Amino acid sequence: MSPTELSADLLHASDRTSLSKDSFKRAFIDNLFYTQGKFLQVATHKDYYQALAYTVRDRLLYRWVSTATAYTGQVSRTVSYLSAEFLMGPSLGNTLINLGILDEVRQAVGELGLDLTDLLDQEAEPGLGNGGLGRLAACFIDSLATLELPALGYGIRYEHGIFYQTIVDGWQVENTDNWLRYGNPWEIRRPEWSVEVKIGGFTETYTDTEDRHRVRWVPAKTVVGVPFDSPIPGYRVNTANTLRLWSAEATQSFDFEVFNRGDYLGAVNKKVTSENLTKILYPNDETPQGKELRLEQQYFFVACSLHDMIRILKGQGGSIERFHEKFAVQLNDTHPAIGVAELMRILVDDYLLPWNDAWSITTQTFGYTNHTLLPEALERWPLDLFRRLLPRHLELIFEINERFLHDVRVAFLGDEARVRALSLIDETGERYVRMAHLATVGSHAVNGVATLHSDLLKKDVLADFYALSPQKFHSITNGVTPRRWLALANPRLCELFRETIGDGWAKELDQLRRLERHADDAAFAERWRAIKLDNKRQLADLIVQRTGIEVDPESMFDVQVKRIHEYKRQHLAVLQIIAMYHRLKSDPNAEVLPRTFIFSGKAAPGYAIAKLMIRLITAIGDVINYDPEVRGRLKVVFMPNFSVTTGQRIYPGADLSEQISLAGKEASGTGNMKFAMNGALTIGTMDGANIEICEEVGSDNFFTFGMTAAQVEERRRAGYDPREVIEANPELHAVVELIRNGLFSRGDTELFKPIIDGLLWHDTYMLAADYASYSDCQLEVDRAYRDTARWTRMSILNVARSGKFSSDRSIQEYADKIWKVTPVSVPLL
Ligand code: GLG
Repeated sequence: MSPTELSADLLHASDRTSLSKDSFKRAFIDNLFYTQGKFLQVATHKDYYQALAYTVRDRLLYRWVSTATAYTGQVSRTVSYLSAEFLMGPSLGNTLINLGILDEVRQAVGELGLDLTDLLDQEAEPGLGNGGLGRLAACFIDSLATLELPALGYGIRYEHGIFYQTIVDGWQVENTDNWLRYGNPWEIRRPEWSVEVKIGGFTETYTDTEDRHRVRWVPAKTVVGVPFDSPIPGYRVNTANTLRLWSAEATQSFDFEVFNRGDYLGAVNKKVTSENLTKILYPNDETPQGKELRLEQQYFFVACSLHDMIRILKGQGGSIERFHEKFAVQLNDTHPAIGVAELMRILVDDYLLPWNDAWSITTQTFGYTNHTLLPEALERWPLDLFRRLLPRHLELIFEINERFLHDVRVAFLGDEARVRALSLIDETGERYVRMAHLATVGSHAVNGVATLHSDLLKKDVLADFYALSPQKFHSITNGVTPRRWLALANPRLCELFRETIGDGWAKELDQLRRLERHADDAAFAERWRAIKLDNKRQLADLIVQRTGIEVDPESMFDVQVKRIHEYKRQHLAVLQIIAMYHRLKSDPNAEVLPRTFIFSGKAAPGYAIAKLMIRLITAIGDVINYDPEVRGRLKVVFMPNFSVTTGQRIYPGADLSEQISLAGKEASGTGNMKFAMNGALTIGTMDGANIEICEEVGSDNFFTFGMTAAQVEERRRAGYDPREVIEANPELHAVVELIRNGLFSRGDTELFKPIIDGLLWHDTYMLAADYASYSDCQLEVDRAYRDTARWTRMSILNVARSGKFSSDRSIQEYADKIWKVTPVSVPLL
């Protein structure tokens, strides 16, 4: 018997994967005692949660160890998904779903007098991401495991995730997130795999033993990266992959030399500075700040991850020349793009490989996913800052650039404008490193996240790269995991699925098509409506609990939840709400369908206009919700602290999904997909993945409005004057005047002036141009909603046709087109 077999054998069978209720209860009570030091009678809800989490984790460990063992023994290619953000959401519920033990565990804890839902609510959410990009990474690693693909997620273990948002006097207030306060039962610290990372300093040349000129990097400091591993179980498979997040620690707890000189604080200081590196997630979505610490964070986790991969490769007896055969490394946006230069440094400086060999390995290793077209979101680093932190990498980037630009000159003879446009260095003013260019040049594959977005990348942001190497470019439309966003979030609807079409949909979402047959079945439709109403009741409870606002579950729930950003145009929805209110006030008999408008989302702390947009939403709520004349007809709610957890409660209760970005601005969107699969109908522009959702569900079952991306361009070229448009539209004009004159600010005409002036003078996101079309479309929505049978049918068809938007489909495409990886099935030890 081998040592692994022996230790596996020593475990009691029920401790591995299977679950007898009694042994589970015993294990739970044991954990409560041994990890929390409490008896059942005196423990708090937090203790119960912790004990339960450990008990469930223990069941998972066996799969995890079996998976690691299976991977060690084979050579097939492994995906490394590099992402500065993983917005995982709580683990317990998802683990129960994926292991297929939710009902059993609910029963077991029930028999101990506990309520599983209560315990699930105790888990602090790891908010290690800003929004769509970070949540996409989380959906992707769920799908990787479910498809039994060997994969590692690599990221940063921020001590403080995205801030906790409260609303005080209508304004967003940011509070520090402290997700680790009660400990994290889902992670295991692995100090034995720590990595030392060098930072700063200078480079020098030397002559090696074979008389060749070499470069050596003499760093100013080193930081230790310690990995924390969490298991990522696939859905009903043995595979449990690993999410490995790096935490920064000081090389020594403190500097003894300084300490001995009597400077205790100075000595500790060095330790504190090193550990600051992974203290906090930058809270900006789509607008990175060129902060030194951020570049340090990026380099830190990328360097740790590449060194970890080399350790794994070596452990399997592989040679460095085969690195790209062992690993497919995906760059989730440009945040990990420094990996291109780091791998080159390792290959050229540490392993002394010839440049061309190193470059070939590097480009075969990396793939790059772009997530945005917004110019302000493209990362660039001032050369000075870059040199200060990563002097050797900058030299390597210069060299990569020189060779690359040579190829460009050969490809486009005499076209120096093209050379400047493609250069990795922006020389138009202050000099910058363009990270998207580094990522594109250093990768064999570049992809956008929806068809329109990929087309615009080729036409616009990366057009010159496309002209140079069109074969590099791909499009892979985003997806979301149906395990979290349906099975966990919407149990009632899933019960109906189970009775009607079985359970297969959770793994093959296309099976939802079988619901189509029931779209005209009145009894089925009745149940469908009852489920939605139940979900809305629950959401209404949450709303009153979080905001004190009572809403009517019978009214239409019209929902816009996402980051607050001008391009997403929450303020377009606001204009339209005010118009409805105005209509009702002018004519109390006006046909306005009772609606509850629900907004939720965070604004970047430094993004003043976005914060003012929140203030505007709460302000119109303060007027409309308390106006007796419109009682029972309109309500406006701002739910604080949008997160994965709140999302899980909101999507299932939505009737209408607002996806109203200016066409050409939202790369894909993923909330749009979560709404559709939960039976909300979309009112949306032809932007991002909205286009594909509309294609799938059929334009009869989707409310489209606004200019297309092409029309937006045309309109801009023709010269766009928002004031002309506003003046020509009496409804819109009246709305603007109401805000301007202080109806929503107790007469204060200054408060919302920045929004109004923006609208009148620039209207960068063309709200005015799309207003009339939006407003008409909302009337169409009203009409459809009044016809209950029609609406229900549309809702059923939306769900039935949402199969494409499973992240399993996205990951299968990455596996086939970009990574060239195949599944490895994991036998349990
Ligand atoms: C981006 C985009 C979204 C996209 C998401 C995931 O803005 O449109 O759905 O990534 O690809 N920065 C983001 O959140």
